[in-house]
Amino acid sequence: MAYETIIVEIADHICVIKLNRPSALNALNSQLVAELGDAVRQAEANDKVRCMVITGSEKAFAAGADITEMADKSFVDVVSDDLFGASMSPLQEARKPTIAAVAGYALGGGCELAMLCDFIICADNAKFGQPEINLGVIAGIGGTQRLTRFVGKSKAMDMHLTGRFMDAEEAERSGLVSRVVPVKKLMEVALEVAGKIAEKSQISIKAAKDAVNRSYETTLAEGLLFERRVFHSMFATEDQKEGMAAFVEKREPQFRDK
Ligand code: CO8
Repeated sequence: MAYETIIVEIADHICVIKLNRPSALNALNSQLVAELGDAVRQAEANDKVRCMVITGSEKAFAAGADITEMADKSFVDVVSDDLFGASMSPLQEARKPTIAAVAGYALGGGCELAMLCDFIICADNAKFGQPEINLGVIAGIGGTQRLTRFVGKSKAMDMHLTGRFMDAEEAERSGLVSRVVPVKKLMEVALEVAGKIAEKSQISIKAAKDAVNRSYETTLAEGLLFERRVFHSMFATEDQKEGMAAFVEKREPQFRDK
């Protein structure tokens, strides 16, 4: 598939997917969402890729779903197409780690796209928001559910009901992002973090991702049991032997994803 709204680059086991509709601040239209889904699917299937970074421009990660594309749709149109229903599922279902590197606006569907990634690193100029309320609608790609889990009910309600933006400092303080970096350093840091993840055993990376994600879906007791059993299962891997032997022998581990 030739892409027109995203740019995909793979180097050093990292797949960078850059949203590229600068004239619309990377607004998510159906073409972009389809291309993004395809790129994530391709990266999942590519043995060379061990981590994905999704990013935008310095001005905008993504300013939301494309309003001009949605404006004239009827209820029957959106419900029949199940608008944005399945389109984000490749990212939601990705087993490889995904990092959102966010600079500038991450609004509406843009904020939701960032939250669909495993974690968010943002630039000091980032602005997050769920301003759909100003358009007479509400979030529709998980914003009411995921933002609430990230920042708690009070702040999520504030964001969704007022449509206000949250700056980078507040986003870090509230637990929405894992770190804030100067905008000019965003990609350098994101690639460094992705590189560190790519060096690990991808078996334990997937296990850790599964276990953290399970915490959203289950009770504490079930989650703790799930985690413990997954931990136990790691002892069936060569990478557990290598990782622990390397520690004892005071050397770097050579993981083989086995
Ligand atoms: N859709 C389409 N075009 C957009 C969008 C958007 N979301 N955001 C910006 N643009 C376009 C502008 O129309 C403008 O185009 P043009 O130059 O042709 O007029 C261009 O990008 C630049 O934008 P501005 O001139 O407005 O730039 P400013 O720097 O003045 O303002 C803002 C930047 C504050 C980001 C402003 O553009 C803005 O408020 N954008 C809209 C933000 C928004 O409301 N986002 C939520 C959209 S709705 C949504 O995401 C719902 C998701 C869930 C759908 C699920 C369905 C199930």
